[in-house]
Amino acid sequence: MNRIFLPLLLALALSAFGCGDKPAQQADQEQPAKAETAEPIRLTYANFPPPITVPCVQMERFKEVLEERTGGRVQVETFPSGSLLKSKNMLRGVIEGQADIGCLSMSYQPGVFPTMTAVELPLGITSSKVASQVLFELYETLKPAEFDEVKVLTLFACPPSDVMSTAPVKSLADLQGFEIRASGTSGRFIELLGASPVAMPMPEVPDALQKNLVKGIFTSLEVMKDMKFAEFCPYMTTLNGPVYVFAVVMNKAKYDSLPDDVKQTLADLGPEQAAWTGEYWDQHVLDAIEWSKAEKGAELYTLTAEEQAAVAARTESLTDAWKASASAAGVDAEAVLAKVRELKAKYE
Ligand code: DTR
Repeated sequence: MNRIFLPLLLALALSAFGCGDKPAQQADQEQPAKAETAEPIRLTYANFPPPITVPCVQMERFKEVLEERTGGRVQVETFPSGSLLKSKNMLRGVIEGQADIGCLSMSYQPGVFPTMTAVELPLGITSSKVASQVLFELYETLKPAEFDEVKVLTLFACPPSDVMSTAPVKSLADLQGFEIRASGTSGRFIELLGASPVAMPMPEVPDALQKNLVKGIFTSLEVMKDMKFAEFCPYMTTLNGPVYVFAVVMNKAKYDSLPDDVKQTLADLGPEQAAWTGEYWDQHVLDAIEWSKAEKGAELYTLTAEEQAAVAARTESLTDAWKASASAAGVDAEAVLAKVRELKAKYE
């Protein structure tokens, strides 16, 4: 009798204390559940220019930091060069969930971002770092309706625009009728100086330059190296023009589905990433200028003090034009401008 009842009693006692071997079927059912909780949160991140350019360098840095700070629980797959979404459908694509995260240039879509484009006005912002910090804090303070359909993760701006050209632009006289690629506020800025702006996203510029559709480009000078413009645009002219403004946005439903600690990591990363990108970009422009001169024999011209004063005077009207269009879009333009000026004074 003992031979039959003792093992049975032992088994019953062990299972009552929960320390016996689990039935094989139950153990099998639990294993997939464990694997599920260990599965990382996967996010896609779309960007429009080539991988070597600053908007994509900041994307890779954002990915690395987010993955590291979440201990690998978040994994980001990056898509540069418009391989998932191109510049003009970036915002719509993120709203519709074709990408979880997207990097967009607000300057490419005049009128769509009536508040944030105030940072592009010629108000004397001198660097990408200042512009990026102003942009980020402006957004955080005002939370303008133009981004209501997405979650904004970070914002940044390129350094003030200068000219790169196939023929020397040594003075304002050389700019007259000069066909030059420039979009948004930068386009209107250079037009007021007598040039003929042609708008197009950055990825289309190499082709346009090679086909002689434009004779130069008005943007931050690091593309002399990154986009190899020094090869066919060896002349640079400092104009200290407008910055172009960018936003990194996330699909709202995807963001809402994230755990609270990941949301907090993103909130902390936003302003830090803006400052990091600005600082990196400013330094990268200086490096690219030196590289273009040393490696490609490029030349850098600066305007005389009188011409610089003339540039400021001739482009002043941009601020009134922005006020009119922002007000027409329902924005309190005076309040936005006052805030931009206050933030500029804080960060410059
Ligand atoms: N100036 C804007 C922004 C910009 C500057 N460098 C790059 C490189 C790649 C994409 C955009 C930009 C522009 O020219 O588009």
